[in-house]
This record gives sequence, C-alpha cells and structure tokens, in this order.
Amino acid sequence: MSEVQFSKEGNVGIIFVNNPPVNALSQAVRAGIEDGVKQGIADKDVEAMIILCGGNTFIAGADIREFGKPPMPPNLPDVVYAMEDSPKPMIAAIHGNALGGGLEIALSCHFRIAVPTAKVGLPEVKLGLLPGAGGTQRLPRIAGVKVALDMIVSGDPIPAQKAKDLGIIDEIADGDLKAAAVAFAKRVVAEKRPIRKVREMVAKVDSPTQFEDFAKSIARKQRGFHAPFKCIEAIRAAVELPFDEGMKREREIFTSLREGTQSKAQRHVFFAEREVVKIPGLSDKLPIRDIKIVGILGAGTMGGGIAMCFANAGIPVRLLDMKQEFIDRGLGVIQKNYANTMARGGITQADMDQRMALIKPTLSYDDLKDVDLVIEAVFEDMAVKKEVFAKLDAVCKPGAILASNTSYLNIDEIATATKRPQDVIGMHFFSPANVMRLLENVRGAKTADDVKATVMKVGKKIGKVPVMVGVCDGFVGNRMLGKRTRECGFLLEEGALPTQVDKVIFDFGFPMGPYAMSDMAGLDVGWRNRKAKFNELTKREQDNNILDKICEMGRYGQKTGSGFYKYDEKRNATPDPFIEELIIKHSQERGITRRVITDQEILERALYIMINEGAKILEEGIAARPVDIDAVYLYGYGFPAYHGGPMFYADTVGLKNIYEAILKYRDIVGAEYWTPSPLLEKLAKEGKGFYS
Ligand code: 3H9
Repeated sequence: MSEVQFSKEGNVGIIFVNNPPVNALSQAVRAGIEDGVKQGIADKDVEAMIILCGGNTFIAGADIREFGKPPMPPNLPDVVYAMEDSPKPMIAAIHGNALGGGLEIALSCHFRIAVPTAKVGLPEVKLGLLPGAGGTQRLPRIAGVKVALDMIVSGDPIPAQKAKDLGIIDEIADGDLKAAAVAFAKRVVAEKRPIRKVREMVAKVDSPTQFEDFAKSIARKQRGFHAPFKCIEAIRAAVELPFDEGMKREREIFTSLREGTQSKAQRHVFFAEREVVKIPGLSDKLPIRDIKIVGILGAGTMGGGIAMCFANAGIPVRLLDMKQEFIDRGLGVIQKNYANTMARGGITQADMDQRMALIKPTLSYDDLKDVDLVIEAVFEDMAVKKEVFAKLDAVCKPGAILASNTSYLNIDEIATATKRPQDVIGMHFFSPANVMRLLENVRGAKTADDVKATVMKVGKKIGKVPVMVGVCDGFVGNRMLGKRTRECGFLLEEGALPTQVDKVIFDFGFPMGPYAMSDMAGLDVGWRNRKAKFNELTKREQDNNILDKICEMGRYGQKTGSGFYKYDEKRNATPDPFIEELIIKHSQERGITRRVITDQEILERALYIMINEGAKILEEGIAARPVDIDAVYLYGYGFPAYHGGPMFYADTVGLKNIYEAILKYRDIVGAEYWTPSPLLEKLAKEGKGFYS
C-alpha cells in the first residue's frame, strides 16, 4: 500500500497519509501529497479537500533520517506552496501531533480542525534547526509574533484548545475526526467561505525592540546553541520582508543550520535517546515483569527523589527508612519539592495530593513483601548494602526485582548476599533524581534478561533515559568523570587555576566547570572516596593532595561557604586568592615549575582523557555502543547537546587528531595516564570514527 492515497466522499477529496510510525514526510509522502492535491484540483467533482492521517498521529514532521542524504524532490516548501495555492479549499484534520513539517502542512491549508487531544508545535529548534517550510513565516502571521517566538524558540507543542484560542486551529472536532472534517469541508463549500491563505495575513511586532528583548531573555538558557537565535532572525523576516522573500530567507538559514555540526549533533541526540532503550541482542518482544508497586529503601535525598519519579508516573511506592524522623524529614522534602513545582504552575493541587497519596511511608521490611521492584538508596558501603539485600531476599516475593542505586559498588558482589542473583540489578539514578533524566542500569553477570528488559521499560515509563551498562568501578559515567577530575588536578599543579579550568569547561557548554561542580556537590564526598581508595592511587595522585588540604580546613564547598571558591549568603561564587596561593605553593613544594597552560590544552586534556576511557569502556563491553556513552553524558552530566556527547564529539574532532594529542600528552604527563586505548588507536589508524 502506498504511503499516500487519494479517495473521495461526495464532493470532498481525501488525501490520506499512512507512513508509520509517525507519518514523517519522507520523499514518498511529499510526492504523494503533491499528487493528491493535483488529483483533487483536476477532479471536477471535488470541491474541497481534507488531509488526514492514519495511525496514532498527524504528520510529526520531516523525515529526520533523510537529512544528511542528497535531497530528493519535491522539497517540502514546494509542496506547501502547492497546497496553499489550491483553488479548492484545503482542510487539515489533525489528531495526535502536528509537528514541524506537519504543522507547516497544516498552516498551508486554508482551515484546520483537530481532535481535543491533539497537539501542535514546531520542535525543529530541538534538532538544531528552524522550521524550514514556512513555519517561521506563517505562524507569526496567524498567531502573532509573541506566540511564534515562544513556540518556535522553545519548540514545545501546545494543546488543541490553546491552539484554537490563538487562532491556529479553527474548530475542535467532536467524535470521529474523518466524519467531522468531511462535514466541515462540506460546510465550507456550502457556505462559499472564501479561501483564507495565511501568507496573506500581516505579522506585526508588539514593540520596536521585541526581537532584541526576546533574544536577551533566552540568552542564558540557550547559551551556546545557534538555532534559537536563528529562529528569531527568521521570524523577524516575517515582519520585515514580503512573504516570498521571508520564505527564501528562512530556507537559507534552514539549509545552513542543517549542514552545521550543531544540528548533526542534536539529531544524533534525538535518535540516541530512542536507541539506548533497545538492548542489543535482546528481543523487543521478550515478556517483561509487571511492575505495579515499588519499594524504596532510604527516605533521604536520593530515595525521596526516586519515590517522586514513580509517584509522578502513577506507580504506588512504599518508602522505607529506619526511623520515623528520617521518614518525616524525607516526606517533608518531597512535599516541598511538589509545592515548588505547583507554585511554578507545573502541577495542580490535585496532582500533588494524588502523588503524595501514592507514597506510603513505612518502618517495616514486612511492607515490602508484595512489591514488584525494590530500589535501595542506603549508605554507599558494601557491608551495609549486603545486609540490606539479605533482608530483601528474605522478605520480597519470588520474582521481585532487587535493585541497588549504588553509584560505583560491584553489583555482582551485592548479589551474592541473596539466593536470587538473577533478580539483582543496578538502577543508578542521578541527583536530583526527580529531575535528572539519566538512569544508568547496571547488569550483573547473572542478571536475567527479562530483568534487564524490565528496568529499561520501567525507566522509560518514569520519563528517564535508561542506559544499560556493565559492572566496573564507577560504571560508565563516574568512571570517565574520575579521569577528568584527575587530569584537572594535574593541570592545577602544572600551572592552571580553578577559575581557568572552570571557564574552559563552561565555555565548551557544560552547565559548570569541575571545581564549581565539586563545590556544589560537597567536597567531602570526593574526599571520602579519595581516602577510601588512597592505597590504590599512583604516587603522583597521592601527592596531588590539593583537595585534602582544602577539606582539612573544613572548606567543603557551597554548604560551608567556601571550597575552591568563596560564597556569599546567596551562594554566589568568587575566586579565592587564598586557594590560588595554596595551589601555587603546592606546585612549589612538589618541585613543579608552573607554566602558562592554554585553554586549548585544558579542553583537550579534560575531554580527550574521557574519550580515551570511553574507548576502553567499549573494548571491555561495559557499554555496548558509543551511543550508550553519549547518552550517559548528555542526560547525566550536562554534556552540551550541540556537541552530541563525548563519542560523537570525538568523531567531529577526528580520532586521528585525538590519537595524536594523546601521544603528545603521554610525553608531557606520562604513559601511566595517557596511553591510547587499542580501539581508539585502531580506528584512528584506519581513518574511522566511533560511528563510522
Ligand atoms: C522538520 O519537520 C523540518 C521542517 O520544518 C522543514 C523541512 C524542509 N523522522 O519518539 P518515538 C521515529 S524537522 C524520522 O519513540 P513517541 C523515532 O526515531 C522534524 N523518524 O514515539 C522512533 O523510531 P524507532 C520536526 C522519526 O510516540 C519512532 O519514530 N519534528 C521522526 O514517543 C517512534 O518515535 C520533530 O522533531 C521523524 N520526524 O513520540 C518531531 N519522529 O521506533 C520528532 C519520530 O526506530 N518526533 N521518528 O526508535 C517526536 O517528537 C516524537 O517521535 C513524537 C512521537 C512526539 C512524534
């Protein structure tokens, strides 16, 4: 069956698009729609046409997989021109999502009707693009400049009723969409309603500085991204240029963004999010375990955040802690978090009440006997974890999944505390757990396949990006980060200062540099880990004791008012000359002659050391694919989406260049720290990348 079919119901032509899963505008769909319009125009019995889609949704946009391939005619702007120029009324019948090119198709129709649950939006900005088939020219004309700026620059869709209030949709359909759309078309014909072309409307600014003001308002949030600012430029063209010229301007910007590295990276991110959920070698059809009730151990910051994730998805939670006061404090924090979300308009009082009611506190392990999944978020200590797992093994029903939220401990060893290692797995949430999207699921050697599949599905259900990784110290994320932390420590000794290192990492696009981040997380956390592993460290690592010196003074970061930086009562950071002197003195004591370190060297050493570790992680099979590592960094560590994740970024730099830099740093820092991973070396020598 072809993707687009033309049929008739009385005097109404129906262009029916059926291109699962999301009716994306592939070449065949574009050509089919164009043919359908021609057919309807040529058919003397047809007096109006509707465009309707099969499956779950209206057209969700251009086929993103076609970007990067040679363009194939007809192009979308030509198709939408053909629709708008039809002498017979065109009506878009929308269900599901009309997104991107889908909404552009709808806006080129003369009328739009939608079911109440439909959503419309122009999400191209999230792919590092702008709407390239008239969206930036038509939306400000039909809905005003402010709405266009908000919708196009955020990329967020709006519900049908709101779209109707804004004039984007003409009618909300009651009952069957096809019947309602055909009836609407017949009414348009019967009433001889004039054809209404959006292109003929006028877009006006609300104030002379509207575009500049808007650009300023998003500067912080959209730092580093090109597309949002290009969207503003294109919308401005809708106000300042005649329609056809505005279309040309939009097309030019669209093409240059599409070919740029940022959009390639952001398209990679789009597919990465969907790809990582699929575990290589495991069938999609593998039956999974039913998760109806979840137990959570530990009502602290982590456990409370995890409880919120499940309650938000409507899944009942039993929240267990040792003492009533811990429970009371934990529930208080959860309540406060929900109240904050409510104050910002994110949820209603009813939502909050419902979610709080789903979280049942308990002091007794007995209350966990009927849970389907239990996640422990107790103290990071192997002995404590084993004790907890032995108790869970005794109380939980057969088939319950026993998960640990550990961020570095060995899942296989934890599993030995139970008689059911096949049911044991890691579910590593990131703090704050109710906000951060990454869920690093850690498979043990004996974890059953259906347990792996279940935690991936559950992760998706609670809105996370679940990534499956294997057991090693720190798993994927913290293992790679550990290398960056060590390298930055060396850089401080050799001549850099925390402010310079932080600025380089911030300017690359991370939300903050390593020292600002450590101060925020609490320096005592890293210090404790360092002390625990001190005997495993190299001599240079042991001697690099700047962190020890800072912590010994009781400077634990933001919470104590000072760490690598000084903080005022609002937690604003300022560089601390005392710490800078401490670092300089440290270099002297260690006999290291400080030198000027360039920003480029900092960037390379901070990132390439992680990329090299990422390659080792792939070799060892800890991560199955480079995309898994990218997702960990994008969703757990704030890696800028416009660089696509560390492994994608490595390909944009070129593995040959990275390999050569690694050899250079091997000479400066030592082979102990800088030896290229055999995989990276092999790919570099073959002229390949991680993805090519
Ligand atoms: C555009 O329109 C440019 C124009 O302005 C100008 C052109 C000149 N293409 O998300 P799901 C796949 S740019 C190709 O899991 P859901 C997706 O990879 C486009 N494939 O489903 C997945 O594949 P798989 C602007 C696409 O129900 C499968 O479909 N539009 C596309 O959770 C199911 O997806 C957008 O950015 C696509 N456009 O959510 C909308 N979309 O099964 C992007 C999806 O192999 N799409 N796939 O993993 C979405 O936001 C969501 O997919 C949607 C459905 C909300 C529609």
